[in-house]
Amino acid sequence: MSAAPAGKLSVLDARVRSVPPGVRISAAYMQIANRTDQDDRLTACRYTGAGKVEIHETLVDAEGVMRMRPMQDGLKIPAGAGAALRPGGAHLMLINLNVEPRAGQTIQLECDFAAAGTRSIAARVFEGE
Ligand SMILES: [Cu+2]
Repeated sequence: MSAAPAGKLSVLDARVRSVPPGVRISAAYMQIANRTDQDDRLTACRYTGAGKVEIHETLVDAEGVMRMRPMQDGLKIPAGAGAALRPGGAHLMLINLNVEPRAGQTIQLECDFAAAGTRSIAARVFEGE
């Protein structure tokens, strides 16, 4: 009996948008590459500097207005491919921030994947797009 090839799930280019003083919400983005032969799922993330972190998707409603809503089942990360968290698409919402992320800083997120387990992710804080 031979073991399945050991592929990897990796997180690249994790980044968080800086916010002005007093703003208590921000968004985080990243690329997730799934080089395993098993679909995975991002189910939850945490950040010690925020009250909670939600996984959001962006939709256009019947009036043509862009809206975000929590993805209750998390984000699928297909085997042999991956998924992108990006502006205008799926993203992480950092809610009830205790401190505003400032450009140049790096913050530590913790994310749970159904198959790959919990990962600690360093996200750089950026300004603008
Ligand atoms: Cu959002």
